[in-house]
Amino acid sequence: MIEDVEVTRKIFERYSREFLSMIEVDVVIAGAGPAGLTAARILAKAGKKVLIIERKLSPGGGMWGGGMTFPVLVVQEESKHLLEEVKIKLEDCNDGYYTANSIESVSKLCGAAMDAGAMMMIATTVEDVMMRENIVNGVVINWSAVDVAGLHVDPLTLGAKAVIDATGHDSEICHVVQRKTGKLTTPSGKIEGEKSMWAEVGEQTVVENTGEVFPGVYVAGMAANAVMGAPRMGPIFGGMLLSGEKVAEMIIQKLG
Ligand code: 48F
Repeated sequence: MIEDVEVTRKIFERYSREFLSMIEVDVVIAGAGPAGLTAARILAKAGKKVLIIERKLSPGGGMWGGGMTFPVLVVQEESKHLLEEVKIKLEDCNDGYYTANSIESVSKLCGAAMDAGAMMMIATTVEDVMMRENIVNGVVINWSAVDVAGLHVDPLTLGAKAVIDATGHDSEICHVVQRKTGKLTTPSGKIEGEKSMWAEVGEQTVVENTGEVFPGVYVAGMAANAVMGAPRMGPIFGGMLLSGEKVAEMIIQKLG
């Protein structure tokens, strides 16, 4: 029979080993929504050391709930390969669009990212970035519970060659960078702010808006439209996946 304290020892021994290997990575991805999970899978598959940091207990972001908790989402033809690569079952609507189960989609995007070698911290919030000579080269993290409880506890810092803001509508990493530096590579130099629902435009611009917005900081997924002043969209997710793919390819090219 296993002793209770042995369970504690096994958990702490393994996670302390894993935590040590998370201290310096190639890419930190803030946010485990569809964009972050897709980027993580592609980067890890390309041999990059990837760490996803998710504020909540479970990954998935806005994808879990499909549309208004009906667990179904819509994707378009151009993004089909990103679902097929992780074996998500698609129903063909015969008009260039497909539907998928949102719970299956999150589970498989997450499983595939981890199978590819991406690491993940949960219940952890990225609250700031580390910066040297005007280049972001890491993130500052704390337990989400510390944040929720309003405790005054100093955070810890992790190093990364690139940081992806995949925090969705709130684009939290870009807000931090704007607050600390006053400049982003957006048309106004500041966060432009998300526009109202317009799926057709939003799905296209979310891919166009994906990219580096400050040296070392990339924006992907809904955060890209929020930062660049483009519309939101409803439970159509192809653009999020394509944005994750684009940011991964950009970083692979940059890091070599
Ligand atoms: O919101 P989210 O799913 O981002 P996404 O990948 O996809 C957007 C869609 O879900 C949906 C949409 C589709 O039409 O518009 O909204 O761009 O996932 C963002 C994740 O980031 C986490 C948050 O809990 C969520 O799981 N997050 C937010 N801020 C932080 C964070 C932070 N500071 N540190 C860590 N995680």
